[in-house]
Amino acid sequence: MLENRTRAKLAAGETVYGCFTRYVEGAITELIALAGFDFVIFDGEHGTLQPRDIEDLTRAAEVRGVTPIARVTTNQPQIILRYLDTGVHGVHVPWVNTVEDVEAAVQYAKYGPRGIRGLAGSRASDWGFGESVAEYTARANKETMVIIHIETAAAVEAAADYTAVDDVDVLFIGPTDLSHSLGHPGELSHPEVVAAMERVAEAVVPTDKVLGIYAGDAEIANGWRERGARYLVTGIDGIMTRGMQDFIDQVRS
Ligand code: 3PY
Ligand code: MG
Repeated sequence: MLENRTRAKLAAGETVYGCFTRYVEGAITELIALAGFDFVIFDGEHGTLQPRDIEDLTRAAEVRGVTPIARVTTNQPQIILRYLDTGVHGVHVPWVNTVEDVEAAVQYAKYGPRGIRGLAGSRASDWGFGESVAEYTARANKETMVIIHIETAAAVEAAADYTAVDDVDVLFIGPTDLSHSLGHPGELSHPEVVAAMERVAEAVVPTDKVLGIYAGDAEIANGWRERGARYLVTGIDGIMTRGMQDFIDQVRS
């Protein structure tokens, strides 16, 4: 497991930019890196990526110097363990709805004494080559980021409590699921959705947790950076579909 440069940038007060990909092709990971993103999120939730795929994609990320992160399917120890063993530098944990579940996610992602992550020789630990197991577990605990999604009405209510949980790096607004949870599916500009996101920002920005959010385009991302978010994420699908549509619209017009 290499140094987590995204974590280092956040610790230095910088803003970081990432991109979701759900595709098994390493070339897409390389493109995200070459474009200049700080991190790439391999999407195991909304996609077909398995830990086995993510292990290979992590190699591509390392070759190109972009921080590999995985979005896991669910907040369960056996699931989080399998994704982290690939060597990714952090996990996005979706659908976390109580402060107890936030604490549980941290414990699943961290080795003892902080957590209960299962320990074995894996790619994450260089299969035991190099440093001692004790050195590895301490380093992994330091470098592994925990990013908690806030994407339901219940999570918005609990957001202020989430900020008190140690070792959570980023509290991350998932606008699409949130809009759905609030009864306005896909209406990300609906006043109730905007008000809920604003409540999360008010709870998180003044604390030591980083506010993160998914932004469909650069204008939205820039707006959230002004509002204090420092972990800004977009997705390859939105960028690709818009680019394709623009092209075909222009050539056919
Ligand atoms: C959502 O918008 O629901 C997300 O999870 C974005 O990543
Ligand atoms: Mg979501």
